[in-house]
Amino acid sequence: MFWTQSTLGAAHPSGNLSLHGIKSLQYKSTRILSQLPCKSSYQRRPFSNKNMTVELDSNTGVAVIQMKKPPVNSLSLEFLTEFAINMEKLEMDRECRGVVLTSSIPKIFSAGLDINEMYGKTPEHSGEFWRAVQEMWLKLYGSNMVTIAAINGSSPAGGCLMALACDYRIMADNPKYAIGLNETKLGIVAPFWFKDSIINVIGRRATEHSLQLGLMYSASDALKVGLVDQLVPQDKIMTHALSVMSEWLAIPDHARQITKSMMRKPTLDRLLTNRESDIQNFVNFISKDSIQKSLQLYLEMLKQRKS
Ligand code: CO8
Repeated sequence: MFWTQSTLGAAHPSGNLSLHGIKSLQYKSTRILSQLPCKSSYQRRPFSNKNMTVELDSNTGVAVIQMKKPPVNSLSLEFLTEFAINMEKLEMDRECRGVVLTSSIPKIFSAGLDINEMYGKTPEHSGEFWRAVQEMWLKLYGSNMVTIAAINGSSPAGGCLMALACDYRIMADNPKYAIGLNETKLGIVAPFWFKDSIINVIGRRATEHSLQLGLMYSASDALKVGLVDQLVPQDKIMTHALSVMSEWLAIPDHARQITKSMMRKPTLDRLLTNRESDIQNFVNFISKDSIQKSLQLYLEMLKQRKS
């Protein structure tokens, strides 16, 4: 075990990126030096939790997070908590400069939020769940590291959000895979920071179209609209992601990080400022009878589709 949960809990409360990126980096290295085990006892190895495997290559400084939660990598409270802890570990590791996020489940990147976490739950549970969703996004969108999504399968809703939070998106060129924020199709509404995330990638007009209709784009349409940056053959996706990563890592970290911070800080701050009201909105919205009914019908539809 490299870090305990209590050291992770002491992380910077306002997300990772700061407009004064250098200061934030200095802060990070001081903390790391005081917290790392001494070098001789510190061994590099992959660490595997229940829902994902994380492997850091200390030669390249690149970690690969491979989601592995059957059947569809749905983002449950447990998954989200584990993800945030792993991101925090990597963020605090001075040898880690980049993260590739991918899936080990065939044909699925992530099915998005676990609908079972939103159906038939108490307001307390819903609040805790939503805070974990926010935390996942804050960790990913606000990361100092280079983040690349290697989207090797379908990626609706929260799965698409994860990809949108990365710096670069590479998708497997397979006409069967789809990606998008399809919330309206479930009778629910993508929150403002989901909307901000997609606007920042594809622009306002395309977002309006995309969100109102809950569009799921094929891989080729996702490329056309700019939702993904590149399509590559499925079997080349990891090698390609690592090659793109090396291009990004050729840029001096401090310059890239400050630039990233300048671009992302206003979007991060909007959620940080409105975090509690966003949780309250979610709890109120999801507790409505009409929304619960929509989610129930959607879950039934998913099960029937299978049979
Ligand atoms: N949550 C929980 N269970 C799921 C989910 C999910 N998101 N998606 C699929 N499952 C379950 C299915 O019910 C099925 O369960 P079972 O085996 O018990 O019957 C199992 O996973 C396998 O599903 P499929 O047979 O459908 O698998 P396929 O490989 O055929 O298809 C897909 C995979 C494409 C991922 C398909 O399952 C799918 O489209 N799933 C729905 C995805 C979706 O709509 N996600 C949206 C979640 S909402 C969200 O992320 C953002 C919400 C923002 C909230 C805002 C409120 C204010």
